Amino acid sequence: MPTTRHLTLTNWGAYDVETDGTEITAVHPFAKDPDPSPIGQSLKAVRRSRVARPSIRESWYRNGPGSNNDRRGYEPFVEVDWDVALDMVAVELERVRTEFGNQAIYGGSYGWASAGRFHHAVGQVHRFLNSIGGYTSSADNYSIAAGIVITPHVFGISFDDLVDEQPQFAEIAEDTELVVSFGGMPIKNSQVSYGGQGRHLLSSRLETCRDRGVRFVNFSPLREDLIESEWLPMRPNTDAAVMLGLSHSLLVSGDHDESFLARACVGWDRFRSYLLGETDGIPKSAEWASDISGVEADRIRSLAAEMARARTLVTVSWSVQRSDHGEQPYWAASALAAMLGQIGQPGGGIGFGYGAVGLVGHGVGYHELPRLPQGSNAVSNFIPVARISDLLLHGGEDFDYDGRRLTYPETRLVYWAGGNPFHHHQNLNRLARAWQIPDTVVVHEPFWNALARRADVVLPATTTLERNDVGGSTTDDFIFWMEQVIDPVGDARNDYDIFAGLSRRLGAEDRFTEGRTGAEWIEHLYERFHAHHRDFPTLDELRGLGHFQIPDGWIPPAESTLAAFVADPEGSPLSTPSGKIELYSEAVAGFGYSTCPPHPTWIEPEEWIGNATEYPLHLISNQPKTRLHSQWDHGETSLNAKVDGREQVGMHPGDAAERGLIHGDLVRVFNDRGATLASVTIRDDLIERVVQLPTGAWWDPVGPDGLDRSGNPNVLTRDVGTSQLAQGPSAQTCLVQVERFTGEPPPMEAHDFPVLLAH
Ligand SMILES: Nc1nc2c(c(=O)[nH]1)N[C@H]1C(S)=C(S)[C@@H](COP(=O)(O)OP(=O)(O)OC[C@H]3O[C@@H](n4cnc5c(=O)[nH]c(N)nc54)[C@H](O)[C@@H]3O)O[C@H]1N2
Ligand SMILES: Nc1nc2c(c(=O)[nH]1)N[C@H]1C(S)=C(S)[C@@H](COP(=O)(O)OP(=O)(O)OC[C@H]3O[C@@H](n4cnc5c(=O)[nH]c(N)nc54)[C@H](O)[C@@H]3O)O[C@H]1N2
Ligand SMILES: [Mo]
Repeated sequence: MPTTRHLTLTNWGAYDVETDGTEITAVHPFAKDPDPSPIGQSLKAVRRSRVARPSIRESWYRNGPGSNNDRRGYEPFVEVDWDVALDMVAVELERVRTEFGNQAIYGGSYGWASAGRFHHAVGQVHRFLNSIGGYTSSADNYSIAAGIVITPHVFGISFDDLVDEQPQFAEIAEDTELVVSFGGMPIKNSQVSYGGQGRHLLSSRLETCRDRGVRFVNFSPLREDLIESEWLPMRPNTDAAVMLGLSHSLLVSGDHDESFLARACVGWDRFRSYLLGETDGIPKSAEWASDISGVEADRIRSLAAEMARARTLVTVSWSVQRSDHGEQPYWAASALAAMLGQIGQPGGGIGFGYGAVGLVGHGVGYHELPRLPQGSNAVSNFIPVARISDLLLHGGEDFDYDGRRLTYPETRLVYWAGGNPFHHHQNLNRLARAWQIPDTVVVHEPFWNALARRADVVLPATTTLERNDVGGSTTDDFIFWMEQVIDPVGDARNDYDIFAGLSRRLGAEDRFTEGRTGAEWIEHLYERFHAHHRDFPTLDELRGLGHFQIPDGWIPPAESTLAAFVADPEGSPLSTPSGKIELYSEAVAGFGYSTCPPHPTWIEPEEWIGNATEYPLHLISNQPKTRLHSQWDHGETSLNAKVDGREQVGMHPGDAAERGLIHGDLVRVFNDRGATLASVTIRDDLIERVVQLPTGAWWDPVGPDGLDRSGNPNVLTRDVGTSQLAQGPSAQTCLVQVERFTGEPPPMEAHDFPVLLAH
């Protein structure tokens, strides 16, 4: 069979995809990518586990919205024609918006979706819902919610801008002598970037830094979080304590930069009192930090001295703030960097999330790319994104968020496309209970994953491989023509075409489509972009080239607000209330939150090794090496890393021996919130009393509240906001127990089809 090759872009890189017209026969890495991600091989599973036709949950189909909501996830679906499905969804949207108002529609629809500037499912949902009168939306993200909310209080700069202007890798190689990292710079995570990336460069960049003599220190429960570094094994969720211990050591040895603190900061006196224990009787000494974190006190002290004598960059991973009181380590790291007095100096100061995604520290400044306008939302209600279960369960109740008192509206309809809450949310059994509240759940999905199974109406969406688009990230130096590889699988339609059909039925077609087909939109958006960016190829040229690499120097690097401020604090003040870096925030103090004090503070997490009893092990549920979240869990790269279809849970040899476990044993990982099955893998590169289970296995419970068969850590994690300030997710604060699973394991169904009925 003759085959053809087509260049496409995914959130984990570009590939030349080979097809015989039906199957994907081979996936070739993009020629310019020196370190391509193996995740691309999973694209070969494009025809597996697909939603082939519009599918409606049987009770909802026969008896209408709100029927037997407790059976969501466990009921057959009736397959119908597109017209039937779109008519029913349109009637239901009309009922909800006229009877209850548009705020009764939750359309936050958080998720990574797929690469592609136009066919971005989440952007499409928002535009559509805006065209019919708006929806309750979501703020922030699961990645760095606490960071997003706390850093403007400290630096007066948005988190995105801060990441943009922090030292880039070229600068680190040139100017930094010592990198002190909390949570590492995991190579596995740099495979991915929102919107895709042309090249994977983190490994080579770290190599360059090392060749130049940059020294790396890694405070983390897991050695592999930062390769070839000095590993200082640390109990999870104790970062703030170690940072305070380092700060205290600087203070008592007189190694802190008093003049920087006086010139550039407010609140030093109060923070200093706290460090010395004048306010609570507890000096935050190296010994104190050592007792909490398990890191040697002498090493904390000696490292503080080394940091003061070198050009030092303090880095904090995003994971560190995905924990109870996750605002605190970000603030404590900022205070530590302020005490070193190197903020705004080349290669010094503080940086967040190197390696979290491949483009952090990439050196290409933010630039525009074609983008679908979203319109404006007539509904002002929103939730901090990770409060989804609370929204559904507590409609009508008030909650705190960043100094505001907000109300959860009553939700009647949930609309989701491009994300998977039954992957991303914490305490999935709680989410499943909350999920019974709305009358209707509409989902667009290519695959029969845990979300699709829990919808009332599942509308089959195409994947990237089934459509043309323009692709690229706003901080990458590539732009791609993403060429359609195969015809849509089954009856799948592009999200855009689904919404066009709905908007027609709801009298909003002009507003949503503006008279354009999807292909015409891609042309239109590109032309609009090109009108202001004449140096880029035209769309026709891009189609011919496949990709375009933006030459060095085209995009000016981000200007450093912090450098300008440090050079002249009075002339270039920050946008904080004081105009300076706030080590104590009057604004936060004014909120009066018991869970977020007004200066960096160590607060014992709700669950951690230091208070563990019944559940003695700290669960790290980090990002998976072999997929993007739950995407392509059914593809070969993901499947190859499983044992009998289940995830592997990493365990310290001592903890395994205590339980009589050996490599490959099937275990039950559990706590009061849930239980899951996984296969043990013994690792000597993680600290004792920590277990590690990556996210993303398709949730596969044996009935409501039942044992999950696939190894999904979110049946175990806590669904509690980081604090009243950010209300971010706190997945990394979680204790569990592990025991051998005896008996016959229940057969897995994660990647199977639900029962499908003809109508
Ligand atoms: N325990 C724990 N939980 C976590 C985290 C953690 O560290 N620990 N991390 C959190 C973080 S940082 C994040 S960002 C979230 C990620 O959570 P999500 O972004 O929600 O996860 P994905 O699996 O990427 O979900 C994307 C969904 O969109 C679908 N999709 C892809 N392309 C298209 C398309 O074109 N159209 C439509 N209609 N659908 C499409 C995919 O099939 C998939 O179901 O998870 C969070 N959850
Ligand atoms: N392959 C792949 N890459 C991805 C993703 C994916 O799904 N797959 N997801 C992407 C997304 S959406 C995001 S937001 C980023 C997230 O980037 P991160 O948040 O950095 O990623 P994680 O893998 O959750 O965590 C990194 C490491 O932090 C360590 N850690 C956990 N808790 C603590 C703690 O309390 N203290 C310290 N010091 N260390 C701790 C863990 O050992 C873990 O391996 O990754 C992105 N990259
Ligand atoms: Mo994320």
